Amino acid sequence: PSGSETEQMRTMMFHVLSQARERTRGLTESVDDRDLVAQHSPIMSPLVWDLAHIGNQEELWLVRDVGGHDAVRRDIDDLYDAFKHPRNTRPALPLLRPDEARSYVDSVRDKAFDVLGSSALSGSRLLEGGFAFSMIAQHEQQHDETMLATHQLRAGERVLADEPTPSASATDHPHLSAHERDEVIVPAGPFTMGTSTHLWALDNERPAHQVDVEAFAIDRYPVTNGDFLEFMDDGGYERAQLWTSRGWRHRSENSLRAPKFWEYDSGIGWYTRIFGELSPVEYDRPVVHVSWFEADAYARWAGRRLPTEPEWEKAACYDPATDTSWVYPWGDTAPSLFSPNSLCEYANLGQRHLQPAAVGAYPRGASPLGVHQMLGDVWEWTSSDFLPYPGFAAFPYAEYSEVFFGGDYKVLRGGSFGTSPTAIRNTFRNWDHPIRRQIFSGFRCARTVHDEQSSASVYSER
Ligand code: AVJ
Ligand code: FE
Repeated sequence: PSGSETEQMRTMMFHVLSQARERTRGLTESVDDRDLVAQHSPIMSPLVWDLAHIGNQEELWLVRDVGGHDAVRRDIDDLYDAFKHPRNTRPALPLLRPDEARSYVDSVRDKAFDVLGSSALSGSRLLEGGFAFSMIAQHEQQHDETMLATHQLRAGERVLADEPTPSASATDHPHLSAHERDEVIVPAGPFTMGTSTHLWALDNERPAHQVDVEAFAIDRYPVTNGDFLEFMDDGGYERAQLWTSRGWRHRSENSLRAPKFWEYDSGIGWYTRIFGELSPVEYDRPVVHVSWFEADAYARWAGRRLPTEPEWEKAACYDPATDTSWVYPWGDTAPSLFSPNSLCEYANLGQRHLQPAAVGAYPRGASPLGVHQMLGDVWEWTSSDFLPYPGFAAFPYAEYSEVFFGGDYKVLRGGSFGTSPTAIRNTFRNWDHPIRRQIFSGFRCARTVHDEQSSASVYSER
């Protein structure tokens, strides 16, 4: 790269690292020190662990590896190694105190910026295109979303700010019952899945490969609270035949009867707690905080199924007019390059809102095939296990993806209202245990269609 290209890359990396840090500060300075060191749920770390872990990863990769500098704190590597200490044991560790964690991440950041200022951002795979810096910015944003989930689990008043979500006009989304779904038919044929060229793509998104997909139909919008209530009212949680055997056992042992955070009151009906604020369940918003088992049972009740990972990605990225795969549903332009005000018309990302927006609220973010809200709002469960693509190579470390392949994980796609636009794209793969629902997880349904149903009408629907 030329000198000015390198300078531009440095400016970009400085910007995304600073943006991530601003968010981390908001999540760790809005509660007091007691809240920071407390464990709000046995499946989450204390917030102060996430904070110092963010700094420790940055120290390992940017200060020591890329910069070749001495350790800032070599003695704490073990404490912040996610593989050495399960989340429920972290509060008992001799962790850095909140003030120590803050000054630790600050001194690491100062050093990382020195490294950025003198790095050629080329010459090795780790440095090419600034990869190491974008990886660390994405890592921080991923932990910010995890901390956001911890905030949702925490008791007490709302401490995080948000803005009202945009609403959908009635013409964008006419109300339909769960049984007359608005769906998009995706014609059979191959598409390019994953990427070999996106500079920020993490190892599990690589390499690009052709996948031939049978014709299928996919919901134009995520499943809403209103849809999910129809399932509940129809005995969805009480009918074993709608669930996998493991799902039914999990539902029974944990007395599941509604999405996480929902409560019933005979006077007001179903309501939910959203970051400390009570709110009636709103019918036209995507359902959130459901496990894979609940999503799977709903789909079976609706006479449908969850989409596979290739189906989800094809519906998000495939442009039949050019036979290409786009980086985002709306095209190849990175949302971080839009001004914040124009990005918010494409997708509900970046913790601007603290909940999913109504379905139909982002017509400009629709994919070429006409599928809405594929990025943002809620992570979407797929039917697929987390497995490597053909030709996968772990990079730069096996503990990001490789050690999870073949485990008890289902893939989620598309990001949520709490996902940074810098840490999401059509190819991005997330994964979690099928019982998990503290994450911002929802879903949409799909079904296989036979060739005579997959007419050309789909192209005119956008
Ligand atoms: C990709 C979201 C599953 O948070 O467990 C953070 C990301 N990896 N630190 C997680 C991650 C290492 C990961 N997920
Ligand atoms: Fe991490």
